[in-house]
Amino acid sequence: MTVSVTNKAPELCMPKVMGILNVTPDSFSDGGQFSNINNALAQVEKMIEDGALIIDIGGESTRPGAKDVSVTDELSRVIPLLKAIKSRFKVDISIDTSKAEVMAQAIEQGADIINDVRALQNKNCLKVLAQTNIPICLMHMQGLPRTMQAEPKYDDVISDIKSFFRQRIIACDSAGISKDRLILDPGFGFGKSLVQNFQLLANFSQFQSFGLPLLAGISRKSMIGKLLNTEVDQRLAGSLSAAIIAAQQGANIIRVHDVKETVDALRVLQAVNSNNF
Ligand code: 7PM
Repeated sequence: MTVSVTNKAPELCMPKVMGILNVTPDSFSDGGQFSNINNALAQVEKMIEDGALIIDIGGESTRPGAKDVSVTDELSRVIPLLKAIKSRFKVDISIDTSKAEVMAQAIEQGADIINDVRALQNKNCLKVLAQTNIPICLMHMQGLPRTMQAEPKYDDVISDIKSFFRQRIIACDSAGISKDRLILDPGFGFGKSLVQNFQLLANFSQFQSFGLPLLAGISRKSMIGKLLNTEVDQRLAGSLSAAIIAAQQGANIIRVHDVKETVDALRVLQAVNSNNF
């Protein structure tokens, strides 16, 4: 798996679409693990057909207000699924986790990217990843999922997030994780007000200053729902618009639920930017 920054102008390369694999406890509460895995595999197959180049597997733990999940529960949710996908499909798998033990086992089972909403700040994460060579997405979050939306505060949301990235890049480097393995993500919806989320989107291109690949995850988030006053199943048009705005400002990976629609939208942008249709 490589996510590299080319010398092409960023808006000239088509971003990769990362499809979110839905593994909520609901999909685990009926029918036992076999049907759950089959259900997940069907979702993965569809996302690959629709043009996803990366599949992001994550549990429930990062939702605003969510309770912590135990290591055992997270491992039993993620590892069998990762094995099943890896044995059937040739697609890059990203594991959305903040736990060193889950990272280690996932990498052993062939995970291609670690996606950590806590940017490797939890115990042993830096150490585990220093012993490997796979790409890592460092996401910015203010506070913790349970309380992060209560009262997010910044001096300047862009500069504060940039200084967080600078610190985490240094922490990674000191631990033996080189900068060229890192992907940066400002973390839409993670400890940000509606206004701050839209400031981030409007200024997304500023994160290009690190010279690292950028990831944007806005799909169906409450910043779309609050703006449009729509429930989660009515946020597609808003999510596509946000994806295009991020892509036009240099996002290299777009993390989404609706893969086909996002790929179509990105192809329209790509046709215009590359003058090739
Ligand atoms: C409820 C609210 C459920 C929010 C799930 C979520 C990101 C991520 C998530 C992101 C990266 C979601 C989020 N969001 N990882 N994991 N970037 N790197 O919308 O924006 O799926 S969880």
